[in-house]
Formats: sequence, C-alpha cells, structure tokens
Amino acid sequence: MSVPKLYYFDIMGRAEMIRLVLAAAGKPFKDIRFSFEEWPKSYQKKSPFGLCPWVEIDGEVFGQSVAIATYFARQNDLYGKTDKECLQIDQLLNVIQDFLALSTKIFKETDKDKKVNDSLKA
Ligand SMILES: N[C@@H](CCC(=O)N[C@@H](CS)C(=O)NCC(=O)O)C(=O)O
Repeated sequence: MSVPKLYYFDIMGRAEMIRLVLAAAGKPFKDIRFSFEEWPKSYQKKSPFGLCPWVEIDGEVFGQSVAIATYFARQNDLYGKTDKECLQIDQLLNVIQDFLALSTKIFKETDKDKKVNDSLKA
C-alpha cells in the first residue's frame, strides 16, 4: 500500500481523528492541508462528495471521516476486539458527530443573538 494522502483544511476538525489513528498506529501519511480560500478553487472538485476530509489510497479516493478513521483503525488493530467493544467505540464516534454538527451550525450562524442563544442551549 502506498503512503495514504489525507486532504483537509489546516485545522483539527473532522480530520484530526484520522490523523490521530494513523499516528497511534505509527503509519506515515501525507497530511495535505489547504486554506479556506483554496478549498473551492483547487480542492472541492477533487473530493468524492464535494466535502472534506478525504483520503487517497493507492490512487483511489474515499470520503467520510468516520469511515476513513475506522478503516485505518481496523487495518492497524486499533478497533474493538469484540462486537461490544466496537459498539462502545461507534457510540462515542456518533456522539462526536452530533457535537460537530451542532458546533458547525453555531460557528456558521451570522446572527449574533441567535449564535449566543444556540450556544447556551447546546
Ligand atoms: N459526514 C462528513 C461531513 C464532511 C463535512 O461536512 N466537511 C466539511 C468540513 S468539516 C466541509 O467539507 N465543508 C466545506 C463545504 O461544505 O464546502 C464527514 O464526516 O466527513
């Protein structure tokens, strides 16, 4: 397998979990980071679902952060050893996804009062 290439913004965000799995596994990868300005101009069209992160493995591209992270975890014996351990991992991954969806909504809100209100409700 060639060294995987991981594409994402120059932030932690949804790619950090993948970076952490690969780091924990001691696997080298190309950490390709781009700016918010570069994204629509040079990168979005290359991504599988018009979203990032995505990974390129042996010339094939794959999207969806959780699918990518769990793939690398399974490949490197870092996923659950039993179905119940996998369930524990998956439930936490889904909690993180819920949190990210909520925090993204608040981050993108331009109405200051609504932003504060949504943050207090979260
Ligand atoms: N379910 C997807 C969500 C991906 C996603 O929403 N990515 C955001 C960045 S965190 C994105 O691509 N934003 C750029 C855009 O919407 O144009 C995943 O987990 O990979």
